[in-house]
Amino acid sequence: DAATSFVHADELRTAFAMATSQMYKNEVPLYGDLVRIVQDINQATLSANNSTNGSDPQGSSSVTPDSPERLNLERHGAIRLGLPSELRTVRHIFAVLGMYPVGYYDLSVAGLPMHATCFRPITSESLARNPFRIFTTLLQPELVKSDDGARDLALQLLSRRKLFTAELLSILNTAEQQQQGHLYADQAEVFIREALRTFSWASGVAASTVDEYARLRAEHPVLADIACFRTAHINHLTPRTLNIDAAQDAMVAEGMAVKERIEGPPRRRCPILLRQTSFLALDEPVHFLCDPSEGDTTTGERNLVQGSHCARFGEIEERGAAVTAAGRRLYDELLAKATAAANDGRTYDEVTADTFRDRYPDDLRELCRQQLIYCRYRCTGKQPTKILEDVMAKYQEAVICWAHRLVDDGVLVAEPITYEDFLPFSAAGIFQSNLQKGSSAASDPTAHPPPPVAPGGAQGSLEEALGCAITDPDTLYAQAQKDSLLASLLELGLTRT
Ligand code: OOG
Ligand code: NI
Repeated sequence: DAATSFVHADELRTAFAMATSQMYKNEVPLYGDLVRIVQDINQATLSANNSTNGSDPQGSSSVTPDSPERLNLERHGAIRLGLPSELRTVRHIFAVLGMYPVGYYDLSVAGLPMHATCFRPITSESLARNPFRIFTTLLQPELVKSDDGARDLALQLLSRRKLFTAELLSILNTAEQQQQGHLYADQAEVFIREALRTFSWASGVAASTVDEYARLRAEHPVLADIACFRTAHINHLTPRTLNIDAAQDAMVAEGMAVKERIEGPPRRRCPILLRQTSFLALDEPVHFLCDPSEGDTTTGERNLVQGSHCARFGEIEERGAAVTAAGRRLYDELLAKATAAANDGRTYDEVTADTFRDRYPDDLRELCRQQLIYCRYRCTGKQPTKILEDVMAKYQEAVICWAHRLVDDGVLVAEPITYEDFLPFSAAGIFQSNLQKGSSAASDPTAHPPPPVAPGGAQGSLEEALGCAITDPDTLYAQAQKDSLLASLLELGLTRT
């Protein structure tokens, strides 16, 4: 029975992401157009890749082609919150969806009185199923100038609003008491419905008067966007494109008012980080509250006044390789350099492209060799015997040392290899005893030392006589030891997961 079984957080996240996307399509139809454009371009890109057999032997395509299913689902969105208590509850909502806060973004560097984190899945498995992320910003009232009372007004408006329905809070409580915070199917349905209210546009009914809105907007537009509304409305949703340049052209061709330039690194053979663009925020009708002094005090109802608000938009993004700390330092350095040089008559894009061209390697092997990007390694099925042999030849002692740690841990056993050869003096003794059969003195070679002979050791002449080289027994034992180590190492780590 579906109602009595737990819903996996990954499944719930996908259902939530799809519901959110549907809601935003209804609220902002232009976002629906954006999704269609991106899906058409992704389809075309994937079939073009397939027909050229995808992988480039020179190693130029750096981003693993995600499964088309995941790609079609992939979205990020953004919300802006006013109070720490709101963020706390939002954290619980996203935990039920298998999304956890990752990364700190100080937005004051861009002149915004806010800081942010991103809620997203954190394991490779969950990311592979659906990487839905929500960029979540929290107002920092202490960064808002306070002389004109805008800050106090914002806090006063925020203290009045309730972002979460009682039903949602009750389900969150239930989830926390259930195994791993999971929900049953019937609870999951209510959870999604109620959580969507928190992030909806709520028909554009504001929580403030026009005057209050104007005062906050004059201080900072984002302050009005957060504090004058009753919901933490999603302000954009972003599908992922495999070709942002083509998608941007298609947006323009459809007549969308598009952001002037694509953010992030320049276009590259090996994409890194993230490139983003958007259609501009729409001016949307809003119903503001009437000033209480003008309202109908007999019924307690307040009339609404028509106004507008500009905040919601649609964004697209192309994702590339995650970079290491070194890769990020180089990116930040080149971006700062390009920004500083952008006034010399060339466009920002030209300067950025030039700045990156010679300085940021654009070859997969080089990016890996310089450890500028992170890679996920996996086996192809081919045995790395030759490479391991080389490594063992070069680092023999270290490998043996390591093997004995594995022995100490009981992972490997070490058995002595049987000596298959002979000892010269023993052999000589045996000779003696055989030559002087029956003599008791023959068992003691010191009693009758062998007669002195000229120093020998002419292996070469024996080999000459043999007509072939004589194998050194040592190489055979070393080989046997190495073979066994090789086989064990392959079995341990490289032939199994
Ligand atoms: C969040 C902006 C950040 C992105 O894609 O970088 C973001 C916001 O506007 O609230 O979503
Ligand atoms: Ni975004």
